[in-house]
Amino acid sequence: MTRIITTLLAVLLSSAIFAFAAHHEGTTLEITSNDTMQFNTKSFEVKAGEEITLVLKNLGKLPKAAMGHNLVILKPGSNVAGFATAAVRAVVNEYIPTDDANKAMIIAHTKLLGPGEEDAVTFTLPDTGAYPFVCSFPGHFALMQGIIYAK
Ligand SMILES: [Cu+2]
Repeated sequence: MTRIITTLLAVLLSSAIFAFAAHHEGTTLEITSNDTMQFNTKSFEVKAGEEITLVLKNLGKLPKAAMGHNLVILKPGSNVAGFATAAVRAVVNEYIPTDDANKAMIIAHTKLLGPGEEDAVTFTLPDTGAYPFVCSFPGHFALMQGIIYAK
């Protein structure tokens, strides 16, 4: 009898775990940034339409005001240099532009991170294509940019 109950519990437990896993379907990615103005990746692939959780970890030690980092994902075909230029003026909004044209390019973004900080952002890339990502801290986008390929 005890054995049957144990088996039943095991079956119930494994289906509960399965249900949990199914509910949290999607991909989690981790990207790091550092004091030499670099992300640890220039490009990666995801599935279009899949829920992505991206964790940005700032491994740097320099203060946020001097070497803050964020990660902003833009729509395919966005004017990355234009966006980064507008971002410089958005000091009070942690370098995320607030005007309609630039705001419309943003798919998702993390917070601006100081040393040792991290932030997670969840988003879906709706269509296949090449989605640029940048750090919008002034002067960083030239080195800190890359492409997410949604397949
Ligand atoms: Cu940066």
